[in-house]
Amino acid sequence: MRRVITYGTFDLFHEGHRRLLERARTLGDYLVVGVTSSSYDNGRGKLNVRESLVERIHNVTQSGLADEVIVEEYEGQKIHDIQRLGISTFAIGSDWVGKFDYLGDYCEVVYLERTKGISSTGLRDAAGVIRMGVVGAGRIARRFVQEARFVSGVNVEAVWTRRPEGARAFAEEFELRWANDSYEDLLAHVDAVYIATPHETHVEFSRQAIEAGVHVLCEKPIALHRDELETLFELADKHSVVLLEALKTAFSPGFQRMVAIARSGTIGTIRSVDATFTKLVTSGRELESAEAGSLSELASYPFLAMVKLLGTEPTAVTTRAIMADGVDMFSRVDVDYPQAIASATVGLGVKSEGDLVVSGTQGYVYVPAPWWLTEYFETRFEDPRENRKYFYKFDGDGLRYELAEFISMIREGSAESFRLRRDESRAIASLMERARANAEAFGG
Ligand code: C2G
Repeated sequence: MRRVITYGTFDLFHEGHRRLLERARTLGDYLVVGVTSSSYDNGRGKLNVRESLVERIHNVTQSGLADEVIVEEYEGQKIHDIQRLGISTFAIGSDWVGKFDYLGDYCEVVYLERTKGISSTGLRDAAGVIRMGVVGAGRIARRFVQEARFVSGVNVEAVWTRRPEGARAFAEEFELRWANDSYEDLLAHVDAVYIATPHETHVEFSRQAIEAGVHVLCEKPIALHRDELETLFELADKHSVVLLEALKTAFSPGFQRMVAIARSGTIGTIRSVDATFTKLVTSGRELESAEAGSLSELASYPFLAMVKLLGTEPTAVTTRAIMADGVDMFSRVDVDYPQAIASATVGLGVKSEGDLVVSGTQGYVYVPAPWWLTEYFETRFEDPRENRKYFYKFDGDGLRYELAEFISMIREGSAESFRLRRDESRAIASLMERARANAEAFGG
């Protein structure tokens, strides 16, 4: 007898899952389905799983396609199961191509093409899978699609970018259902979009999506001017859609905890926040697009830290910047608050230590580079015996956290996330606007 095994979370059991099991079954005479336990899913960074293990097992059983259901509880279990159960074929969806080749030492490994396009009645169906489209097909868009498979309840189905051949290649590589000919066409096929295009296009793409009743997760900065962001928020309310700025650090568990600890009095009263973010680039969008520069590209992160730690109402902003061909290559922004001072150092043409220091009247928080991924930080005091180290798990490159938040906002119908409130996004946009105006004045 040929035994086949497959594994999955099988949350909100849908057409894609059913077809996968059907085809896996035809590879042998007996199908074993491993359903992931919640602790295993936590361990591998799968977010937003909505159904309990019992419900998910029930749905797999109800499909009538499994001869046996087991629970997947730990990393490395697959090798064990395959040997223990005398499995001849391991089958899994093609979103995992290559990832399970190591099982080839124990049995045959088959990747089955995943089902494109999940039938869903969309948002009106609370249990449905949210269909998402990607705008832009660059580096960040690629990472987004890869990360999206770790968020339950969302399926990336479509892509549109100015270059049709770029969209087609992207859709093929990631097995998306649509490579749309126009942005309007993309908007007609999805419930939500992720906008990952050059900064100067964000406002317009967001506006069009909102007006089409499509939820928007837009790369930071959504807007380089506070008023533009405000207008978009108002429009989102009018059309009852979610508009969220994809500022990944805000949604990462470690950063949230660092902010909570710093604000809870552990280091006394916060007197300064100093954050640095540099990236060495010599060509490309960061330097060449219409709104290029170290500020528009990188300052959102330090501004987020300031706003989270010191509030949304700074009293003054002063920028000094080294400009090249009208583009700020290296900038230092000093931000004053009534009882604190902060600085952001960002650079595209200079490399520096990317750390964050939050100084208080009793001690300080130190987050080493890369602080914006916040996997680790320390609270440090005059007496080093009081120092403490904090460690956090940070899976992938962080995009899954913002996506998970976005999806739960859509589900819950909430316009705002406490992880990045609207007034915080507005304050960041305002800092961006002032800092950039300042840099130009300084750089001449
Ligand atoms: N699937 C599919 N088509 C879809 C969606 C999912 O064929 N549109 C497949 C996946 O490729 C996978 C199975 O359905 O083979 C279960 O998918 P998930 O529940 O998302 O589970 P996953 O996170 O892929 O877990 O150990 C667990 C495994 O690594 C797979």
